[in-house]
Amino acid sequence: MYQMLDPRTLTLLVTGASSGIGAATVRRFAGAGAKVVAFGRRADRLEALAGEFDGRVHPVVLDVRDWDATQAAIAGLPEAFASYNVVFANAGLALGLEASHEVAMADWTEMVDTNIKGLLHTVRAALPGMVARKEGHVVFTGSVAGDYPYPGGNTYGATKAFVKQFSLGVWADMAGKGVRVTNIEPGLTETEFSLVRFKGDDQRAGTVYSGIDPMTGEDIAEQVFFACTLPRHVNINRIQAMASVQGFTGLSIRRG
Ligand code: NDP
Ligand code: 8X3
Repeated sequence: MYQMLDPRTLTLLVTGASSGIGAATVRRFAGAGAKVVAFGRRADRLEALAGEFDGRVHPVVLDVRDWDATQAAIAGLPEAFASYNVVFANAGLALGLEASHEVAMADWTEMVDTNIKGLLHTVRAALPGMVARKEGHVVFTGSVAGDYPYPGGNTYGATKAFVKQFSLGVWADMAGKGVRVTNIEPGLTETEFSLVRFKGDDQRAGTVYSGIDPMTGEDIAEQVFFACTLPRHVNINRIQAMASVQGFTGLSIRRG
């Protein structure tokens, strides 16, 4: 019988835990007996999530764009959560679908600050502890948008291409140090992602998922759970998954 890791031996730091993929991942692991620190900006959401799990989920309000706050949040973890051995750097967002000559510069800046700089803050603050303990796992949420371009995906896709290459770079640094590195690259997943992308326009966000069967946060959480509970001599470099209804448009030629 193949021996998976006991999830009760895992303590996770999860960013973007207040919603979607992050919240589903907190529930998947905490439901299996792991301890989880749930980071996000919306305190009410985090507290409600923690309330489902009898002390195993510790909520921490954090904006990952703030380097000092990220360092302080991880350095100040309560003892029960301080020896974390998984970091899920998941917080991120897309803003808008405008073409590159029309987009608001502030949207591009916020995506870079969150998806790239916020992710770097999380990793840089969390990694030394795991390296010192010789046991850890960094899991990123990349995206199919980091592999395949689509109109209006310009900077969002580029931030996820950064995540893809950065995950390989961190793995190059970590190999042999007891710290695994995995990039999860989901396609279409129904969360608050489109509501955020379309700035609260729930009708427009709803049309993205209407009449189809997208993936859910739970589908992605299961992939994270699989990668993290494989025995420690196995490193999953990358998982790319798409909704079964999603496909590629291919290269195009515009004439005239
Ligand atoms: P949601 O909008 O449901 O969740 C995003 C999470 O990120 C929220 O918990 C939000 O919390 C958090 N977040 C955003 N900005 C910050 C910040 N500055 N500091 C701290 N937390 C922040 O979307 P998803 O669950 O879908 O998104 C999670 C990740 O998955 C993102 O990186 C996204 O790019 C990626 N992804 C999503 C796909 C999809 O189709 N849904 C597909 C591929 C990748 P709060 O607002 O409380 O801070
Ligand atoms: C989210 C997937 O295809 O909506 O990262 O950009 S997509």
